[in-house]
Amino acid sequence: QSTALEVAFQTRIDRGDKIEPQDWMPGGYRSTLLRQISQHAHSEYVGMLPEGFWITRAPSLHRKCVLLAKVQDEAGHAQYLYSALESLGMDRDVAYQELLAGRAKYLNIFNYPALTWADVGMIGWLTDGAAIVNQVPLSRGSYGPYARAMVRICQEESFHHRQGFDLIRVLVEGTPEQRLMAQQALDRWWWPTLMVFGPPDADSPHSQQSMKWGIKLYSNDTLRQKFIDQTVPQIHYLGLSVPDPALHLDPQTGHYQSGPIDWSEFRRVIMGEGQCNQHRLNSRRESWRQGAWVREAAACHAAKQAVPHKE
Ligand code: FAQ
Repeated sequence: QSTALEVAFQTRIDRGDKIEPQDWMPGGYRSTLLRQISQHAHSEYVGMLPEGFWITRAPSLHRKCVLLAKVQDEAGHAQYLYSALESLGMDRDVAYQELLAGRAKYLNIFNYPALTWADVGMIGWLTDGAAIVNQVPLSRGSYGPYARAMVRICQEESFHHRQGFDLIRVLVEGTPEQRLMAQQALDRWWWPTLMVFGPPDADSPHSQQSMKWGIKLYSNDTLRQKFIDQTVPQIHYLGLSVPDPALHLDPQTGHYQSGPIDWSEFRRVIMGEGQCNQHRLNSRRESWRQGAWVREAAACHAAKQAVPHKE
């Protein structure tokens, strides 16, 4: 039985109002946001690692500048999202310690290695492409601080997406070896990218309630299909092939029909047993340790500023 407050809250959601931090909200709404936004923030933060490795290995000064800017953008996205968490009463240090302790989730995709320069392009083209499909609707979600963070984030993600496509385009127009490198990277990244959208709707415990609250606007399968429909023609345009022998355009629906996704791999990766899970967490723990002196200096500076200044 819903209380009067809950009914009034749902009416605001259905009317399209934005919910702001000072507004009353059901406990479940707050905890769902904390779960999703922290997972999102950690994804941006851990997401810097696969590409970060390539900053010192980029093939030209131009590519290096682009990659450096992209990786810095991801750090900024994590900061906006940790701020959105703080607006719900969760301290960013608390959220961060959950990540370092291995208790928090972040996207499956960041537990795969970027083996060649072409993988950097695939991350931009496919992973950022998937992120845009997922996040543009989130920018119309019901919680104000999260939705507003998404507007800026999506603008930056579209630059990331284009630079990834451009990097792959240059490779496929290059030597046979470069074209092969692009195809092999596509083979590695295609399936994990389809998993980014989350489990199938029938196995997604949170989707229904999250959609009722306007935290998610579309189901996992709907967004996955949108990504497939928009990306397959781009793959064909570049003369690459999708590593899915069952993929075909269904003339009845006008949608590309994909072959079966290996959900056991997805579960393994998100439970900590992907190729790079341990490595990713250890890298973040090491950064936290190395940043200790910065945190101490900032705290010391803040304490000095708090003492009234004598003329
Ligand atoms: N990976 O019931 P649902 C970027 C978990 S990064 C890992 O469907 P929900 C920057 C889920 O948490 C993009 N875990 O859950 C970049 C839940 O576990 P729990 C960042 C996953 O929340 C690009 C369980 O499975 N974007 O842009 C995944 O309704 C390139 C049941 O699932 C976001 O993070 C997964 N893929 O829907 C940086 C999107 N999927 O909590 C560098 C924000 C599901 O019960 C390079 N998040 N799980 O233990 C969302 O939109 C949603 O949370 C979903 C999942 C769609 C991911």
